Amino acid sequence: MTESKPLRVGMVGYAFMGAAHSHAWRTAPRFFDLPLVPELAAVAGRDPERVAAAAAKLGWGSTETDWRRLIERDDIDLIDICTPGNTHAEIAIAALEAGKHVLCEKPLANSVAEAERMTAAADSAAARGVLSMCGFSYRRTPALALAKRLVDSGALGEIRHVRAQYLQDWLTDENAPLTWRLDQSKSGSGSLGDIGAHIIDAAQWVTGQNIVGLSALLETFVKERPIAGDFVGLGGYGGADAPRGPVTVDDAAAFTARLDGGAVGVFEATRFALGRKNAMRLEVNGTKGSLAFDFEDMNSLWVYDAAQEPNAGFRRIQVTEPEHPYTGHWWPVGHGLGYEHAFTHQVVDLVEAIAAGKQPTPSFADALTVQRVLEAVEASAADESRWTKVSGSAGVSGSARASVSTRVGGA
Ligand code: SOE
Repeated sequence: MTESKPLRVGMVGYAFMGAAHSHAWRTAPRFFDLPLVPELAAVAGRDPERVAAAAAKLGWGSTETDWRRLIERDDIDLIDICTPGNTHAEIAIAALEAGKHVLCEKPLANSVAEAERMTAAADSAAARGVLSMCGFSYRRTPALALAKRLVDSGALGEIRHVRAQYLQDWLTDENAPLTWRLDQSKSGSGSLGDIGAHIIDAAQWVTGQNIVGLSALLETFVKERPIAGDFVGLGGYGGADAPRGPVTVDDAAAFTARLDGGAVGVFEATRFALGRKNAMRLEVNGTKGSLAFDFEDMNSLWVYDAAQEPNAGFRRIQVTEPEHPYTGHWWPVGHGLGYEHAFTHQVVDLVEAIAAGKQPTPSFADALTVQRVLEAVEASAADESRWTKVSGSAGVSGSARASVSTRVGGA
C-alpha cells in the first residue's frame, strides 16, 4: 500500500472549537481511510504558557505565539481558524494568498463586506488549487445528512415549510460573565451569528432553498454583565459583585423568511431558553411528508410519510445503520455518536476534497449567503418604521424593536 502523504495542519486558537477540531484531526485517520493523513503540526496562541499547555493536552507538535508564523512556515499545508469572528478575514485571506488551504469556523466573518473579501480570496486561491471550507459542522451530523438525502430524493415532495430553532440557556443567569461572544467587536453578533448561523445554513442546505427576504426582531434581555471572571469556556461566572460592562449583542433572535423555492421559514435562536442546553432543531414540511431533527436526540430522525396510514404519525429512524451517512465507520447499530463526530466527519470530507482537488462544502461562497441573511436580520430588526403595534396595547416597555420585511442582499 502506498504511504499516504501528510496534510500538515496549523491551528489558530485552542478553546472550545480548538479542542473539537484537534479531536477531529487526531481521530479522522483512525476511523476513515484518508488519501492524506492529517498531522497536528502547530497550534498558535498569544500566551506562550497557555498555548504550550494546550499543545500538550490536544496533541500538537509545536507552538507559535503569532498566527503569521504558521503561514510563513513551509512545513504547514492548511490553516485551521478557531478564533473569534473578528480575526477570520485577516487570517483566512493571508493564508489563502500564501497558498495554504483553509478551514474557517462559523460564521465566516463579522460582516458581509469581510465575507465578500474572503470569498474573493477563496475563489482566486481555488484557481491555484488552494481550497477552503467554512465549519458549519452540523451538516455532518448523520441524521441531518440523512434529512438532506430524503429531501433531495423527493421523498418529502415540494417543500412548504422549514422551521428551525437553536435553543441554549447558558446566559440565563444575569451574572454569567461578559465573554467575547457578548462583545460585538469580537463576535459580530450574539445568538444570531453564533447559533443562528448554524440553523440558517442547515435550513438552506437541507431544503436546497436560500432565504431571499425576512422580517426580524432581536432582543438583549441582560444589558450589563460582570467583566472579570475566572470562567473557563462558555459557562463560568464573574460573580455578582464584579464590575459590569455593556452587552453589545443580541441575546435572542427571531425571524420569518421566504425562500427562493417558495417555502416559508420560521427561525429562532436564543441563549435564554431555560432548560434547553443545545437544542438545534429543524423541521421540514413537504407535500408528501415531513421530517424533524433535534440535536439533543442527535441519533434520531423523525419522519412522517403522507402515503402511510394517516394516523400512523411520525416514525423514528435510529440513524446508526451502516448505510446511513458516516455511521458505518464507527460502532455497531444502536450505539450512537456524539457532538464531536460531526467535526471528525468535517475533517474527512475536507481532506477527501483537497486530495481530489475538488471544492469542499460549505464553501466560503455558501457561508457568504448565511452572512447576507445575518445582515438582513440586523437591518430588519433595527428598522423601527414598520413594526405593527396591536391596537389598544400600550406596547412593550424597554427596548422592544420594530420588525419589518427586509430583502436579503445579493438575492
Ligand atoms: C456556543 O453557542 C457554541 O459553542 C457555538 O459557538 C458552536 O458553534 C456550537 O456548535 C455549540 O455552541
